[in-house]
Amino acid sequence: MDFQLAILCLIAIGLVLVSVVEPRPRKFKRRGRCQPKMLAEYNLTFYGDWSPKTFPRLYPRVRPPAQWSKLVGRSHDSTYKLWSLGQNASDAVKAFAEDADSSMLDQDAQAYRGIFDSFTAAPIESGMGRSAVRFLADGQHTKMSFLVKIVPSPDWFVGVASLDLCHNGRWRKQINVDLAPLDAGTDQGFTFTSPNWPNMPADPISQITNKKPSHPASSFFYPEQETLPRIGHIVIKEVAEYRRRGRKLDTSPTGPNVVIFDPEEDEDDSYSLNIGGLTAVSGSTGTGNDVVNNGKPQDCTVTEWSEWSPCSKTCGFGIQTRSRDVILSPVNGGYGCPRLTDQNTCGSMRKCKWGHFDYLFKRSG
Ligand SMILES: [Ca+2]
Repeated sequence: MDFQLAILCLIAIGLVLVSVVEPRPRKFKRRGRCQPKMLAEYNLTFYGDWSPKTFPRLYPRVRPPAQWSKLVGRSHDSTYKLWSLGQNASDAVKAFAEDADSSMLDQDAQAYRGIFDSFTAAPIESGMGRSAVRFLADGQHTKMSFLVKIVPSPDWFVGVASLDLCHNGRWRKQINVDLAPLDAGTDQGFTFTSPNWPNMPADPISQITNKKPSHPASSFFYPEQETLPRIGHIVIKEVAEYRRRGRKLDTSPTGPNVVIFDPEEDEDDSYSLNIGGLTAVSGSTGTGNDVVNNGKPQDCTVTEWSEWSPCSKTCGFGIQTRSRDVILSPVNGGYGCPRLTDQNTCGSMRKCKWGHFDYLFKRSG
């Protein structure tokens, strides 16, 4: 009898101990971990450190004075590359590095599946200054890349490529990176204000140093120095973490709450295509033109593509479609009709309302 009582007491003490040992609320259990449903919000501050004191050679003072373009960045997975040292610049990076033209990069953001958040920060209208932006990453898209064009320059920029925000399964709290000038390899000019001088074929993207390119006219040629001072730097700080809420908040396509971004789910999302007109045209009703044809092969003729439909999602990535119609059906062995519908991914995490996420914690400061 006493023995049983002692056992009961031990169990009771054990239960008290367990509840004392685990006092933390359950929602903090996965805090800090870069797991698939976990989102981290980061603040990226870009600092321009390009001053006439540190870079006196040919420092641009007028038309245009030294400055920085807008910052174009993405969080993404390992399948996506914005740029890489030693690899040739894409057409989009070429346009941005040479002319600060981001139109092609903006298209990338919609067309590539590997991108999670696409973000920009304001230009800086002098060599020294700062510009900041917040962005999101999740456990499946833990890398970050960005670039900023050095203005004026032939094809020079600064940036980071596929910087991993996740380390040993946990979100990094802060990352500091010093930036060196980079050459996109698409223009041969070697002074800030060189006229356009295309490099055909292009060279891979490379780092500009105080000795490379080894030419006395180079704007960064300081052979007497050990290295170039940094021309810019970044500080990335984690500001908050969130956990993605359930899959769907509201399935109404017009409601404010649309489907949470989820790669697997996107695959089976249904969207309607209006092919009613197509059936009528390619059916036996035919058109006058079809009838006039006298035994000669006639290829299928189609209209121009329609405008893209609105994006199927207002939060995260959705699908948009466009279509075209048959004007003339193929007859007598003419070439068949090309694809009549087309689809594209669209949207952005930036359009999500914060109600889509469970707020986990916020770092102070
Ligand atoms: Ca170049």
